Amino acid sequence: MPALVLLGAQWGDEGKGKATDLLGGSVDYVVRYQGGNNAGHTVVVGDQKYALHLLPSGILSPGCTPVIGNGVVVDPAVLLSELSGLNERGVDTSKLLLSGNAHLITPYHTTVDKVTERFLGSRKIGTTGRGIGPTYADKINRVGIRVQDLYDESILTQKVEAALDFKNQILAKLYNRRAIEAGAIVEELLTYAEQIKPYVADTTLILNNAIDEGKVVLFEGGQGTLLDVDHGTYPFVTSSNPTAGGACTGAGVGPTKISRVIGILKAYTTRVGAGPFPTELFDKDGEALRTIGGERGVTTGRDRRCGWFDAVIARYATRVNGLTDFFLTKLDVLTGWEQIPVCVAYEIDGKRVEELPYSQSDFHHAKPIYEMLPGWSEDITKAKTFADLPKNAQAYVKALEEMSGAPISAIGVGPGRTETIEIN
Ligand code: 2SA
Ligand code: GDP
Ligand code: MG
Repeated sequence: MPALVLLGAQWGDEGKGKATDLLGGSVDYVVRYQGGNNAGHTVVVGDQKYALHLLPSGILSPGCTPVIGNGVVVDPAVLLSELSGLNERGVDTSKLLLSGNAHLITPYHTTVDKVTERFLGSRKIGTTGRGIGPTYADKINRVGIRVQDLYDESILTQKVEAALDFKNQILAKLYNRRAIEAGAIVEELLTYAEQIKPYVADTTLILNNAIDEGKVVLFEGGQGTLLDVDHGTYPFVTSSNPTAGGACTGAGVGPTKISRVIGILKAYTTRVGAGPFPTELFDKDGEALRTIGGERGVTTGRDRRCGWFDAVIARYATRVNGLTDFFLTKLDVLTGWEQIPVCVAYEIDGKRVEELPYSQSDFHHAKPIYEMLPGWSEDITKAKTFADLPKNAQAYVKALEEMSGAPISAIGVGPGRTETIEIN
């Protein structure tokens, strides 16, 4: 198993942090390949809870080398504060590797993110405000600043000036904001340069060599399949590719090297930010899922929107990611419902539709068609094997597996490392 990808099969927050940490003990490298500190990955080890935003969850596994790949956007101030926060808690972060090709989030990216959202008003995306979209936009517009630019002051200055030239005109003309000064930005960026330098590396070369030597490399996705800029609910998406192909471009590793793609799948559905969500609940069941599941944004603290499991989405995730298997998480949250509705298909303009429609207008109109599955009331948080689960919980898992198109190889029954059932 030289290289594997672990990614969100829904709209993020499926429990990728816990799953990565679970595998961390048996992998040599854990690599973030897209996104930035918009992510919030929770890992619970014993009585300690960690919320990781930019750093790969593998940083908590002593034998594992954490890597921030070229596809990630890096806010250097956040990177340094996340590292020092972990150091204060006794976590060794010295092995971190950071791609010199990763793009930097600067204060003007965060400003543009927040200002744009404000001006979009009711049409806003509901971003995390961390400057993610504007940084990727600059990358594609070829006016981005990369980690390696920190080590050539003259180049850095030219690039910051080029990036700000157009932005300042827009900020002044459209938003009536004062111009951002290039000199001040360069000065700030240079204060990070030396502190970050020990981590900067040719991560593509290191990862390919590692795979060739038979080392195990795990690519940890941020956000989720339906937030993918190409395959998600555009425009209500993030600005990167959390889907499996993103691991190749975001780390510089070819698809022939990847032999397993795990989709992390919540036993119900959540979404944070704006955009369509067919199974969303606005009643006491939605409130119960939010409360019992602790569904609150790890980065922004926003309440997550909650709804029933959507098998159409799970099937879509299997398809666009080529999933080999699923980890089903948070099954314990569903304990106590007499019956659990599961969306098996949509009704769109009076027709039954089994696959996710490519048309966003159709998706906005999709009404869930539910099948009712019998619930269970027994506490399942101590279950260690599949056989320990009540019969109805077993049947729920089996039904989801059947509908979703890939086998379920692990089941989460609580947030802790040990609260997991592995299925061989
Ligand atoms: P952005 O900031 O440009 O990436 O926002 C664009 C959309 O992507 C969503 N998004 C997320 N959705 C779920 N979880 C994320 N991480 C945090 C968490 C979110 C938080 O773990 O809870 O704390 O709010 C995440 N990051 C981005 C975002 O909500 C927009 O819909
Ligand atoms: P990520 O972004 O995919 O890593 O997920 P988040 O950390 O944003 O949200 C998942 C939340 O669910 C975290 O609070 C986890 O500690 C918690 N969690 C993960 N797996 C389970 C599980 O199986 N059961 C329960 N009850 N909580 C879980
Ligand atoms: Mg999260």
